[in-house]
Amino acid sequence: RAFEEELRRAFENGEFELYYQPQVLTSRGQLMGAEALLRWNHPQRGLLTPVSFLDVLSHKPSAAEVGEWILNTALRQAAEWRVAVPGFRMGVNLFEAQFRSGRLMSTVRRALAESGLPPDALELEIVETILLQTDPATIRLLHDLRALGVGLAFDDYGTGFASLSLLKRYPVSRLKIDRSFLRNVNDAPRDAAIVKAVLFLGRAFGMSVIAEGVEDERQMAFLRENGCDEAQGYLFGRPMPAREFAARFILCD
Ligand code: G
Ligand code: G
Ligand code: NA
Ligand code: MN
Repeated sequence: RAFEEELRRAFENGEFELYYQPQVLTSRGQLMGAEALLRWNHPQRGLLTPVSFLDVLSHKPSAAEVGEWILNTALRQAAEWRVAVPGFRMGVNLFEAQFRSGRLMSTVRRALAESGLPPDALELEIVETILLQTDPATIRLLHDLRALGVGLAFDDYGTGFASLSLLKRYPVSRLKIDRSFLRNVNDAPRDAAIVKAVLFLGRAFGMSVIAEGVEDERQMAFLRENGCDEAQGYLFGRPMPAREFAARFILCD
C-alpha cells in the first residue's frame, strides 16, 4: 500500500530513468540496437533496479501508465540514435498489466507515429508468464502487433514451462537465450547442448536468436561457432544511462 503510493509519487517526480544495454552482432561486434531497462533514482536508497519493485508495479493499473512512458521514452531515444546508426532497433520490456489494459496496440501505434520510426525499429520483449495466458484477446493482440511489423522477442527463453508448444502458437520473431545457460556454456556440456538446441529451434522456425549475459570472449567464440546472430552482456556494456550509451556507442557529430 504505502510502497504503491511511493512508486506513484516517484513516477510523477520523474525519478524513473531508462538505462540502455547494447546488443551486438556476434560476427563483427557491430552495434545493432539496445534493450531499455528501467531504473529508479531513489532519493534515499540510490539507484534501484526493477527486481526490488517490479512485483509491486507489475500487477497495478499504474504499470500500464509506466509502461507507456517507457515505450515513448525508449522510442524517442531510438529515433535520435537511428540517425547515426542506420537500422538501430530498441528492445522494450512489457508488463503483464499492459496486455490487460486494452490500449497496448494504440499505445504502440502512437509511440511509433510520434517517434517517426518504422515498426521494425521496435522489439517488444515478452516473458513466458505473458505468453502462457492463452486467452483469445492476448493471442489476438500478439498477432496484431506482429502484423504491424513490430518485433516480438521471447525473453528469458528456456527457463519456464511449455516453451516448445508456445512457439507453435505465437508469432515470435526472436528468442532471447536466458543468461543462466550462458554462464557455464564453455564448461558444462548440458548448458552447451541447451544453447545449441535453442539455436536449432530458432533456425527451424525462422526466428533470430540473441544470447543474454555474455561476459567473456570464450562465450562469444562459442556463439560464433554455433551461429548465434547477436549477443548482449557485460562484455559489451552494462545497462547505462543514455548519455553514456551515446558517448560509447553512437558516433555523434
Ligand atoms: O535491468 P535488470 O537486470 O536489473 O532487470 C531486472 C528485471 O527487471 C529483468 O527481469 C527485466 O526484464 C525487468 N525489467 C527491467 N526493465 C524493465 C522495464 O522497463 N519493463 C519491464 N516490464 N520489466 C523490466
Ligand atoms: O530478465 P531480463 O533478461 O530482461 O534481465 C536483464 C537483467 O540482466 C538486467 O538486470 C541486467 O542488468 C542483467 N544483465 C545484463 N547483462 C548481464 C551479464 O552479462 N551478466 C549478468 N550477470 N547479468 C546481466
Ligand atoms: Na528483457
Ligand atoms: Mn531477459
